[in-house]
Amino acid sequence: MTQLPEGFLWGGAVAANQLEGGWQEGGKGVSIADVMAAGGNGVPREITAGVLPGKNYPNHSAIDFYHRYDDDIALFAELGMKAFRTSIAWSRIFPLGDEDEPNEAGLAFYDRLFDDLIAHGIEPVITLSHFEMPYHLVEAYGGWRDRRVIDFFVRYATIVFQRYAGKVHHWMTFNEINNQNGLGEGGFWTDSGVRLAPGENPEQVLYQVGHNELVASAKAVQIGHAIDPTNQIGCMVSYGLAYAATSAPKDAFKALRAMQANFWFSDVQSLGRYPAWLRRYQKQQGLELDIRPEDLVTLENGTVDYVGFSYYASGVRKAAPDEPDTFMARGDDTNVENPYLDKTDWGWSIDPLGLRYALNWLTDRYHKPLFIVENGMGALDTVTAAGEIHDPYRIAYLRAHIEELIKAVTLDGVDLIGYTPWGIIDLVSAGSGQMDKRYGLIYVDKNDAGDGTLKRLKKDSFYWYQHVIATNGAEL
Ligand code: P53
Repeated sequence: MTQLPEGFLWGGAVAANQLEGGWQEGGKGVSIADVMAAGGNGVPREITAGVLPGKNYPNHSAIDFYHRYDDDIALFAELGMKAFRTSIAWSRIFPLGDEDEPNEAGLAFYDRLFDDLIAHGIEPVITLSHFEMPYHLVEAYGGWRDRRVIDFFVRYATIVFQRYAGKVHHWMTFNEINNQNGLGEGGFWTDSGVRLAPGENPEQVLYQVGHNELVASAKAVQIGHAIDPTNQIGCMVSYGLAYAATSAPKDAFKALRAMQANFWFSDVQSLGRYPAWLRRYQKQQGLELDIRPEDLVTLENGTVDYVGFSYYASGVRKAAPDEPDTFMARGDDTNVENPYLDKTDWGWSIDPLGLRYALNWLTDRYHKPLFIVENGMGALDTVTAAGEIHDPYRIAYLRAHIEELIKAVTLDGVDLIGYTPWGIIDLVSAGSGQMDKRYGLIYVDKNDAGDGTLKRLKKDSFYWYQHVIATNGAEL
């Protein structure tokens, strides 16, 4: 086989909170993305205690997809997209999160959206929780710290599985569930609605929150299968590739530990059990975790059908001279420069072969179909006087990564469902809250200050990707 299979899901990816806007439309409640102010390149976003006057919250209006989805979907269809990965904003369905009954206007919005996609021959690929949850669940329950949130999530998942049965076939539970390994404020917040209190042990919180989410994910998988046995329900993990800085065994072991630490969430979701090293580590650290025997059964019975992952860049690990025997390596504190790789303007390494590495590695580890649900580069774009956007850097990045994914399928035998590059249309950056950090093949006229007409323009990369899809990857 020298070509990708027919039916390969070429597409594009976004997340509800980063493009919809309409943060109070249709009865939507405040989500944790609505209390994140804009940051900048290298400037972290401020998380405020509720929505405060005088702050710039870019997700509130985003690119107004809530009102413009019909025109945008026409563009996606023109591009030839077979799949559109987005998420459901939990707070449109349950504005507070702990209600008994869902919000019909929110459910109806996604009916219209999914019907429109399907009418254009585009399959919706849906994440249940992409960096958002109702803000009320943070205030009243402390986010995913509290086991009751498992039940609220399960109620939400059940409602949407029922409502969109037959319309949606590919689902994911939590976006980049392993992102919170960073132990940083931002990572905790976006994944779990948790900010550490002063003096709180981050590992205690991480492993409890992670466990609660994993139980919720496994329950959702079981319910999704019961409602529609044809549902394909995946996990979604950020592929944190760690190379060893040198051939010193210590560096190799450090890199191995970094990989183990990055993939324990998807280990549980794909294999149905915790890795041995982690339970041992948790005990050694004396953490008191509420992990019940029945939870372990749930995890075993709720394994995913496929592994969805994001891939942007690779990292490098170097052991410290006094590295502890645990070699624990969550977060990027030990990341060192890779002299062999170029970087984007935001300092992310560009490593296409790393994508083939990821596809092989995940196949060997999980023996499941894979789905590349995010890939791309954030860059500054300029619009010419003629209204054109020449983005050869983006084309080069995507071409090089597609070349490697094709090799992984045709030479290495990887079972790959599809490829949905991130931010197919310019949207609000999750990390910085910026608009000018652009991933899109479709330009949106709006800048970091929030100014612009919101007009959509096709970049050069749009026409290039259109041809890639039309030839099923034969011509890059
Ligand atoms: P932005 C950090 C590292 C890798 C991926 O990121 C990440 C993040 C979070 O910032 O997030 C994923 O917008 C995420 C998307 C996000 C995209 O990557 O910071 O799933 O929501 O927008 C790109 O450049």
